[in-house]
Amino acid sequence: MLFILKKGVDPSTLIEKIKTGSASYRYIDLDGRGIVVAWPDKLVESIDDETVELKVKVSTPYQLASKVWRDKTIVNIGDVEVGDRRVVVAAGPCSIEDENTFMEIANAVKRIGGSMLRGGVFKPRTSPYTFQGLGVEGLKILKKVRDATGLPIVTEVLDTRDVPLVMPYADMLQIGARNAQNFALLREVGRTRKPVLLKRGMWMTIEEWLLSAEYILLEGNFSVVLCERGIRTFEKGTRFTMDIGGMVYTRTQTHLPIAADPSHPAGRRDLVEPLALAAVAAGVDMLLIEVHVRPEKALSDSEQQLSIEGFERLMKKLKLVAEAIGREL
Ligand SMILES: [Mn+2]
Repeated sequence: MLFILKKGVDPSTLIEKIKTGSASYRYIDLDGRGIVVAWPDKLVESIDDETVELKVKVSTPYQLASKVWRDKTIVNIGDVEVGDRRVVVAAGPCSIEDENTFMEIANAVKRIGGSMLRGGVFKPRTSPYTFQGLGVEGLKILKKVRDATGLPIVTEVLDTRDVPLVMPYADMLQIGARNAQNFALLREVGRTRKPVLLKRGMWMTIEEWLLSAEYILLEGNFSVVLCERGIRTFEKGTRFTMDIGGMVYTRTQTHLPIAADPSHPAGRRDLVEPLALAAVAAGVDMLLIEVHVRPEKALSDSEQQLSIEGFERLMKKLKLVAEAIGREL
């Protein structure tokens, strides 16, 4: 149950009533407006207070993520707004390999019109014997390249212990597919006020994905972008199945912006462009694209990273699709 308070009121009388009824609650300050989420419903549904402007019984297990009480959230990452009319493109290599290569890629992304950079320094690899990322050394490269290009950077954080380490270097924290139900990590990034990109685990239903987002929101961090990156199905032709229908459905369930990563489900360079176009046509607010100056030499995901030329061609087509559905790139 959600209690949306009147602006500027003291929540203590409402909270006292909730506590008296032995219910659990969380108080969240959302841009100066108090929200109290309280559960279970049966203990709180009869509670009322003059400080409450709106009381909402949400029928889904996720409460704060639900569209029932809030139509739209815009996530600000520096000057970049995700969830508004403009479709945001974040591009860059799978992993940051060295400063010169990342700088070269970043300059190309900027010239072509990307508005954010992506790049991994802590890499969640299927095999422990493959490249694991540069770690702390990579964070310093992130900062140099961000300062040089002015583009905000999204990078993955793998472990709760790394959150304070990554905070000063990243503009947006990515929770990767494999950590999408790492509840300790979700809570940890929820305690920061840094924008979070939450990927969908390849095994997760949309309800489970939104419940993962709920862990972040419940800590008071409302800057969450959901990112579809492909789920596991019986199909082996593509690396994962990009769930277009799922993205469209998710939009009807939540106020949070939605992103798509067409690179990982494609698993093959030639499939990235059509999947990216389809995602924008389906209404996503943000794209994450893997781009490399020498994709064939990349230390991870070499098969699916676009060349600079490929990225440039894609951006031209994306612009047309965005305009066709009343948005811009
Ligand atoms: Mn990758």
